[in-house]
Order: sequence, then structure tokens, then C-alpha cells
Amino acid sequence: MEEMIKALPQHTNSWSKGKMIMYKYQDFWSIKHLIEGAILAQQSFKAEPSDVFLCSAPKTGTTWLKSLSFAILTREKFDESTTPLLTKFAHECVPLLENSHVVEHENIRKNLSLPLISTHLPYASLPESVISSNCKIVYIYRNIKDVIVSQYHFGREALKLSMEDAPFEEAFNDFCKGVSGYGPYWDHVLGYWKASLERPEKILLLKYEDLKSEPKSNVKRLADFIGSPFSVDEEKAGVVDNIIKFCGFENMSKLEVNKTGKINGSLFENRFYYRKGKVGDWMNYLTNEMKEKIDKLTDEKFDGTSLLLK
Ligand code: PAP
Repeated sequence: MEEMIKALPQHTNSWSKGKMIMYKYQDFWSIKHLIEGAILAQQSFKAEPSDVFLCSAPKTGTTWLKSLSFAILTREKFDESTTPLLTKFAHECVPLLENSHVVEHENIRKNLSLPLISTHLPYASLPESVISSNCKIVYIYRNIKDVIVSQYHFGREALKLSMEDAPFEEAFNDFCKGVSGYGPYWDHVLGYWKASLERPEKILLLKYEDLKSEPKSNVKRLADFIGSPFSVDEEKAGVVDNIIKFCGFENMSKLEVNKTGKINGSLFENRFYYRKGKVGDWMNYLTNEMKEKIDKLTDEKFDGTSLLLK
């Protein structure tokens, strides 16, 4: 494995002061231990028809989607005062498939309380059984400019670099070249989008901005799709509204586990996953010139699609 990774194309992100080395495996960029996990997952992971995969490029709403899906599927057992999400980080409730050095693949399933698994892998790199089995996939995506800003701050915080030490412009340029977490981001979104057109019964696409602006209809779509629709009585009793409120940024970011916790052995503190949770924060970071550059690239990549990432 070591030799194989060493032979892959490499890129050291200049904004990271040489601390972040990315490798290109298949057609995406990521860091070493996640590529190792991806290879192991491709070799050994077997999807079950009842599995629900929560797929995303990093910083597009993964943590939110995990909390919502977990709360939806466990609502008969727990309410807002008893849910494990009060004390357990969303990424512990729903494991990341390619984090295989932490959770052995055969144990992923044993340790699952629900058939919910997440992955950042592009569609084309999913383990074959995920594509061929009847399991479901929910894919969340987000405005590209907010993703750039969110990935930048996450990486910077993890490496303990100040904004002065980690120039945003350099991170932006890497992102435009496609060197971002599981990037190029455009290809990531296009892969799932195309697959969802071919297999709408298998793949549901959700957009971060739509979840923000119309949470109720989108959370209901999510519940329907993952096989746990809300009844009329539940809706009347406020169950949907309660889940939306509980999983909202306001509430989740204030929970002790999300303010001070950290997954064992991880570089990342739980609070890094709850930064601002806003639409349009990119306006505070991108210059006009940067905005024009990324919008032009996005127009070119998404020409002929109905996708809006701007
Ligand atoms: P991951 O892919 O590494 O798991 P992910 O959860 O997708 O990360 O991204 C974190 C982003 O989602 C952060 O965005 P920001 O940097 O622009 O603030 C984080 O704040 C946001 N986020 C986390 N939880 C929620 C939530 N409940 N509602 C809305 N946004 C959220």
C-alpha cells in the first residue's frame, strides 16, 4: 500500500506551509490515510440492499445530512431530549467508509446501529457493490464558492495556521486547479448528478441552499427516500419541525459535544465542523476577480446541465 501511494501524483498545498500533501488516486485528490481507506473499501466492502449511503464532497453539508438522517431513522426510539446526537458527534453516529484505519471494514457493519454509512468518494470510485446493489444514495452538494471557503478554514484550523500564515488566494488557486478534498469538485458533483438522472430511484440529490431555504419539504423528501416517511399525524404533532430545529446549526453548534469534543486519534476537533453554517459567506473572502474566475470555470464545466453551483 505504502509503495502504491508513493507512486501516485502528489501535490503539496503551498498555503499549508508544506504540511498538506495530497495524492491523486483514480481521478480524485485526497490525503494519504483516506486514499488507503478508499482502496481497502474498494477491495473488501460489501454493500447491503438496506444500506443508505450519505455521499458528499467535503464541506457541502455532510454533518448536517448525517444528523438529519440519523434523527429521522431513530425518531420512534428517541426524541430531542434523549437522542444520542446530544452526546455523540454526528460523524460517530454515521461512520465514514474510507476511514478504514480507524474502523476495519468488517467491523463497520458490526458497529453500525443503523444502516447509515457516509463517504466522500466520487461516484466512479465507490466500491462496486454500492453501485450494483439496491442500496440508496443521498448526495448533498453546495455552492462552490462557499465550499472553497469552508474547506480552506477547515484545513487551516486542522493545521493550526492563522489566515496570515495560510494565504486564502493560494488555497483558491489550488481549488480552481481541481486540487481540493476529493476534487475536482465539479467532477464530483457531475458524477452523482449524471448517475441520479440514470437511476433516480437509487440516488437523491439534495442541495445545501435548498435545505436552508425550504427545510420542511426537503427533510420530508429525505425521509421518504430513505424509507421512513413522516405520517400525517407526525407532521401535525410537529415531529418534522422538531427534527429540523434540533439538527439546525443554531442548536447543534451549541451542544457541548460539538463545542469541545474530538474523535479519538483524529486531527480534527468537532467544532471545526460547525463554523458559520451560512449561505454566501464566500462574499467575505473572494475578490471580484476570484468570483469571476470561478464562475467562468463553473459555467464551462456545467454547460448543458441544469446544475447551479454559483
Ligand atoms: P465534512 O464533509 O468534512 O463532514 P461538512 O459537514 O460537509 O464537513 O461541512 C461543514 C460545513 O457545514 C461548515 O460550513 P461553513 O464552514 O461554511 O460554516 C459547517 O458550518 C456547516 N454545517 C455543519 N452543520 C450544519 C447545520 N446543522 N446546518 C447548516 N450548516 C451546517
